[in-house]
Amino acid sequence: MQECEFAKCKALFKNHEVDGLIDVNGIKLVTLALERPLTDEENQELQNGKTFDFGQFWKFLEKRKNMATFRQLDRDRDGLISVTDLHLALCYGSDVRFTYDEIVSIVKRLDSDGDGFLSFQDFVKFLEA
Ligand SMILES: [Ca+2]
Ligand SMILES: [Ca+2]
Repeated sequence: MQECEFAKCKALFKNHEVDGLIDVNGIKLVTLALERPLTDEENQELQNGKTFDFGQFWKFLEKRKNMATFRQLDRDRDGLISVTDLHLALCYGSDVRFTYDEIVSIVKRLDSDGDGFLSFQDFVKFLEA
C-alpha cells in the first residue's frame, strides 16, 4: 500500500517536474490527481515560488497525510489528541472496538511529555513505529 503510493507519487512527480524540481503549479496538479487537493492554507504557504526535489516533495505529501489523519482524530480541534478524542474516533466510524482503559494505555504509551495528550509529534512517532 505504502510502496504503491510511493510509486504513484514518483510517477506523478515525473510528469510535472522540470530539471528534477516541481513548482507550486505542479504540486497542485499532483495533489488533485491524488484526490487530496491543497487546502487554502497550504496554497498560501506554497505561494512563494518555492520548488521541491522529489525527497522534499515526498516529505511534504507524507506530512500532510499525517496531518489530515491527526485532524480527523482531534474531534474538538484543540490541536491535541486526548483520550476522549481517540475514544470517539475509535468507537464510531470504525469496526475496531477499544475499551476506554485500552485507549488510556495507548495514549500513555505515546505521550512523550506526560501531559496526557498526544501532540502531532507524538502521533507521527506512532505512525512511523
Ligand atoms: Ca483534541
Ligand atoms: Ca503530550
